[in-house]
Amino acid sequence: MGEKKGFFSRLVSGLTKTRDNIVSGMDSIFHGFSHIDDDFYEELEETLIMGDLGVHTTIEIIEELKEKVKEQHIKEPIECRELLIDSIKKQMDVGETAYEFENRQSVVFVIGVNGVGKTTTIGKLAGKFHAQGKKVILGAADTFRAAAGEQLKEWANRAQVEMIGGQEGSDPAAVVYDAVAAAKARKADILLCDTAGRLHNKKNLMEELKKINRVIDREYPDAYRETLVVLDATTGQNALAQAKEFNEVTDITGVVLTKMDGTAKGGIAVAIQSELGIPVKYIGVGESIDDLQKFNADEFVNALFYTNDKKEYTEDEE
Ligand SMILES: Nc1nc2c(ncn2[C@@H]2O[C@H](COP(=O)(O)OP(=O)(O)OP(=O)(O)O)[C@@H](O)[C@H]2O)c(=O)[nH]1
Ligand SMILES: [Mg+2]
Repeated sequence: MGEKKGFFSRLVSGLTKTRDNIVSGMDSIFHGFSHIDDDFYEELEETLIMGDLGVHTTIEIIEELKEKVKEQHIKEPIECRELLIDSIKKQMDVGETAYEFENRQSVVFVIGVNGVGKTTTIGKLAGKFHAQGKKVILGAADTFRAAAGEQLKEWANRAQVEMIGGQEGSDPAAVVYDAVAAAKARKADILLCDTAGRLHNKKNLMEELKKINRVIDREYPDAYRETLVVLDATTGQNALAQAKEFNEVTDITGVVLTKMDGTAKGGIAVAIQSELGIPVKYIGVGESIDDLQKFNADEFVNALFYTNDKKEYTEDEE
């Protein structure tokens, strides 16, 4: 697997556009203002909102900055940089980021609207777990289109794992049933289930997920459950809205933010984490099998802000 390049350096190159969008704007404010005044705060606020950090999050960050500036009698705008970075990190902290499912016998559901990158993400996860020596099975519970199963099959081959599928139009819960049976028979570590992308009919989706959950409750009660919602980072605030909607339908345990390689909207990671309290667990940084990285809020913020001072971090290899 191509994990030779560290997480941090991958992140730095993947976040160029986000950095240009948020950080350059912020830095020109820090350098352009000679005093800390209302205009200064307003411009900062605007930059953060434009950078997709979300209104709620931005307001909290700015409030906290104002307090610190008062407390610490700060006069120079540039001194706010460090304080702001700390506030953003604090906003993103949702406690211990859970990757427990990776090390347990688990069933992972991957949900999300059309085209966000669900199937691709499953392929990447399968490749990663297989490379770690885990036994992985894919369940092609997206039976909506025949092509969906074929696409997942290609990923299964690439990742060298087994896939269980069904006929086009067949009941996704039946596919899950078969996939669970296979996972038990092969003593699999992780069963990754693809699903059809749709949210337009919330009630149907809810019913379908309930039915699938019942199958797992009955057939595989000891399995650890993980439900990952995949969001396309390029859609910015829409991604946040989708996360909210899916969260109403089911218990989401994590977010995968894809297409971080080509977007200026990576700031949405901050908004998701702080506004919904759902941890972003992985980010997709390209279309190939090794283009998936574990997400770490601290490293993410560092990668955004400290491009010229790498002493600040430790290269993190899994
Ligand atoms: N650049 C980039 N492209 C990605 C990433 N993840 C997925 N894609 C691309 O996004 C497109 C859609 O990916 P799929 O995995 O088919 O998305 P999906 O959610 O399964 O789509 P449906 O099954 O149609 O709902 C493909 O062209 C992928 O190659 C990523 O992290 N970066
Ligand atoms: Mg798909």
